[in-house]
Amino acid sequence: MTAVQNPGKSYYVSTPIYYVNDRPHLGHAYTTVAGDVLTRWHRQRGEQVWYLTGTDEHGQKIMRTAEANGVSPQEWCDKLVEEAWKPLWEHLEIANDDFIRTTEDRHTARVQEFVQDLYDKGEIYQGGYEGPYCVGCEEYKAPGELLDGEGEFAGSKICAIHKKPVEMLKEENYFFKLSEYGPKLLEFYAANPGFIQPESARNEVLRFVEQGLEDLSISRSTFDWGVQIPWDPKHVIYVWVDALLNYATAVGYGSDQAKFESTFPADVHLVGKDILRFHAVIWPAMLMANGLPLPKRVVANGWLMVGGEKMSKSNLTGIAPQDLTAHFGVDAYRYYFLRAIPFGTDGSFSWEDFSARYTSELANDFGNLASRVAAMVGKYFGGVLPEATASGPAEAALAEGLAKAVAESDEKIGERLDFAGGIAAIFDFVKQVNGYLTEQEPWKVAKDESPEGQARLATILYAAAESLRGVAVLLNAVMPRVSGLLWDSLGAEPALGVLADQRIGEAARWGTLPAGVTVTKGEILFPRLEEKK
Ligand code: ME8
Repeated sequence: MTAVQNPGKSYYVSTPIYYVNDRPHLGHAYTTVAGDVLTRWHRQRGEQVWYLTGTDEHGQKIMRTAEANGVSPQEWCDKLVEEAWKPLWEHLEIANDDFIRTTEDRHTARVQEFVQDLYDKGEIYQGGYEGPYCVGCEEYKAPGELLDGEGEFAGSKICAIHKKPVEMLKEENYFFKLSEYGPKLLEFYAANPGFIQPESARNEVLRFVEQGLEDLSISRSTFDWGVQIPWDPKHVIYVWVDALLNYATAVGYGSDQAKFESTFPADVHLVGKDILRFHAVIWPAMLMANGLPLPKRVVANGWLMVGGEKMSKSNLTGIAPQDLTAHFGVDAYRYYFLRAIPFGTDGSFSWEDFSARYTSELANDFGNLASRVAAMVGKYFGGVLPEATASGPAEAALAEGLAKAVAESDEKIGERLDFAGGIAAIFDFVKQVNGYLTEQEPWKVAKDESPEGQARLATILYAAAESLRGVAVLLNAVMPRVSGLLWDSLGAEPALGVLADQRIGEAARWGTLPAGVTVTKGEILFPRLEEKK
């Protein structure tokens, strides 16, 4: 089913393209930061990576928001993208290679071609549909999926995700023969057990497809904010069909064959579990229908929750990502959500938990270690990293600890997208280095002025600095600015080059940081938190 992987192919990571009916919130940032960490990690493996994000700009939801704000949908999207979405990704140091907007010509023209091809192949037919539609989800719902409204919505059927009444729609549509793809999809899932992750998400999709699929309405005719159906311009293409195709159009589908072949399909589509079916059922079926290769993996993150409900634009903590970065800094922000919530499960945010982790893990365990080591190299060796001439079992244990941290974090972050587990492995090593200093007591060894005593002191400080070199390499994907500060404080760049070019596979090579580099105390990595306003 899938094409043979082109050996020059990039590792291709995508986020969902987000609706621009409002500003980004913590939930959007969660998925985008996760994708960024995965991207940076694979770049540090020495792979060519392509990281794509963007915005989903068509459909009724955006159209109504624009109307309510008295501007055209295009004006609304332009404003939100430029004033809210792109600046947040820049602020969070997201290293995406491209940003696709579904209103761009490079996208819309190709979407029309794709749909025309399906039509020409007999995969699309005309029909009619009547049923409940959730504008929040931009999706027709099966009656069984709806809940009974309460309070202000008593007597109405409401969407289980958005908790708002659905609308009854009746229109003439075009349909994609999705129902024919059920058996092929099941065969594909069986042959590719890692396609949908985590396991709970895979099971949910399997159960859904096993029940039998219905054909998919792929056009709307009661409004016009969308891409026109080429053979029948009274219809616009259903916003989800339009949106999913971004993963192809952004990497040259129909316009740049070389780029397309060296990038497509995605290695990882990161999605929230709310949109899993679109990515794990409809998207592969659309690709099968047009003879294109299928993605390698669809990985669903859990939900950030507020008061037991999924955090959404209408149900927010009232806290914007920038409120948290102003207090904790961008690096700690990137760290916190991935460390605190096992990827794939739901989790809640709390100031208290964030503050506690900031202080104990980042400021005390990690930041203090870095500043203590730099201070001691300054005090005892005038800031010049000494040579390790008296290494013994304690240093061998540290080298082994680093090798373990590298292997575990690479497997967990790079392969399994277990960010919490991978970060924990790196921080176990940080703890080990702290324990090593507590045991070795370099401040006491310093008092022994014999050549042996001084050789031990030099060895201990070298080992601690060399350990921090490894930590900087491993944490760079998660906390690029702070890791860069550490790299500078170790004086590593003149000898070893820029941090982002350090390879994960070589991070455990003990003795990489050369003696003689200039170690300086530099900026405090994690300053004490100000009192919260
Ligand atoms: O669904 N917790 O866009 P969207 C975790 N345009 N992640 C969350 C979250 C939460 N509380 N809230 C949002 C759309 N997300 C479509 C996608 S793709 C071809 C089209 C994240 O603006 C999560 O990744 O509603 C979720 O899937 C995505 O934002 C939905 O963003």
